Amino acid sequence: MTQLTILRYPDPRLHTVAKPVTDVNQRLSQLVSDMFETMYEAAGIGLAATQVDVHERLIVIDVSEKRDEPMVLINPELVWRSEETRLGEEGCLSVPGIYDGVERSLAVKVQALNLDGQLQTYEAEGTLAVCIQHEMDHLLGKVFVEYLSPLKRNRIKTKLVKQKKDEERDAAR
Ligand code: K2U
Ligand code: ZN
Repeated sequence: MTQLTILRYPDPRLHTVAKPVTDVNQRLSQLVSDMFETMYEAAGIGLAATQVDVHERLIVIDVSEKRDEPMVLINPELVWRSEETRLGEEGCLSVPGIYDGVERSLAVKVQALNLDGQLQTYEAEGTLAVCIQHEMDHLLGKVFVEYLSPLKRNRIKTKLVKQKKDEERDAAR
């Protein structure tokens, strides 16, 4: 298993629109394993392939308390979302240290292939519903800070660019 590098905002590759997975094979299975290892290590509850610079429609999720209920969503499609929404605080493994409110549908219904290539239907609410919407945004090249005001977004961009430069300077010493 391999820990993958998570792209960090404002890396432009995070704005790539992912293409459908065409072949559920061993390569994909290895990528899924590596994505789960990366997500668990980062204490995340979801991870989109976009975030590890693989631009295919693939998401891994585990919202369980015991971190033992992995979900793989291949070519996910949102087939229904509730009109009722909720403003919830979000973070993102690609935007470290930043948390802010995002309005999401309270419940969603998603169809996706699993690693056996079988079509699954998921009816989700609460944290799982939010996570699915957050990850599906990633597959569309959208990062949650894009829901915030331009002022907030620019401050976050400036902060993370400086943080990256400081880390690179410290590493070069
Ligand atoms: O896409 C990601 O970066 C994973 C997100 C998924 C998520 C975001 C908002 C609401 C629900 C799920 C992270 O797992 S959120 C938790 C987090 C954030 C930063 C660092 C560690 C964990
Ligand atoms: Zn994210």
